Amino acid sequence: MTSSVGRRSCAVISPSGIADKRQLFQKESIKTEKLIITAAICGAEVTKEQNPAVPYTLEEMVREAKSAYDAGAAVIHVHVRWDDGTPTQDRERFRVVMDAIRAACPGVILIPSTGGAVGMTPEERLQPTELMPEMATLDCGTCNFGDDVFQNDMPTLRAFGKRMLENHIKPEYECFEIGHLDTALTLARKGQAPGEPMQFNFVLGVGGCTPATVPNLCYLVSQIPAGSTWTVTGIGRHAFTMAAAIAMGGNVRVGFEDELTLSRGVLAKSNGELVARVVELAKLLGREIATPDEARRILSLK
Ligand code: KMH
Ligand code: ZN
Repeated sequence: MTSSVGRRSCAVISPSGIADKRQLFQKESIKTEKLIITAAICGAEVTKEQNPAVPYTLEEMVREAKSAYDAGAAVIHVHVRWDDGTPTQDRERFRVVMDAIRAACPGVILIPSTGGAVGMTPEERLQPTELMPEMATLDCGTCNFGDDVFQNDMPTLRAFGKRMLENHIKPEYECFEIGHLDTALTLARKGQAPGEPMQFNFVLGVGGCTPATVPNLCYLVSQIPAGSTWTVTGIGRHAFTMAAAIAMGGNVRVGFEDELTLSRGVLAKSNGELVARVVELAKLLGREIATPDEARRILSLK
């Protein structure tokens, strides 16, 4: 597969799960990768008042991670809370929670957050990278986040990229806005953050950011380097965009961080229920579900 970071040539949207330059609909070139499901089990913003199943404590985190894993999630995106629900980036809290999830979910891939919650300092946010996770999120720019502003200026991004290079952490490049993709590619091209093969998470539908529409998704996917992998997170009820991502060969993220209900007015009882719904959708669309080992290969993790 040809490298295009630096040359900025565009990938054709491919049903392979990995962007490449072959023509879409060329039957002989179709090789569908299995679907990687990520569960974002708690996030930093949602509360038990909104859904009593939102996990805060260690036991609740393990319960929710295991429900997602048992339902088919190969990856867990981890935020942590104190027992009263306050979001924290405390390194030791991450250590305890991630160790317990690994014990309950053998082989699972963990992607701790370096985004944390709005208002946290970059130093606070970077703490989980000291635990040498195989992956971590890298948020690619400042944006509105509901009524707040999620601050990610260039010096911050360079510091995060440097840390991930030093600690051999593969970033999941989180793009809330179309311009964030350009920033991620620039960081990689300049060697200021890990490069190919890159993994992108298009977080669409955050209030004030790029809406979760299929044309927006198609545009983003058309701009990523050959050999990249990508995931779509549809905040709220964006089943249409999720279905498009599955059909296009991308991967999906669901979970309480992004969605608290199964349908209008019906709270999900667990993250597992949200994952199970994606598994059903994937079955209808003909995609098999990746195990953690298969996901590790697809994501080029060692
Ligand atoms: N909680 C959001 C402000 C990430 O995990 O990297 C940021 C976030 C992104 O959730
Ligand atoms: Zn997150």
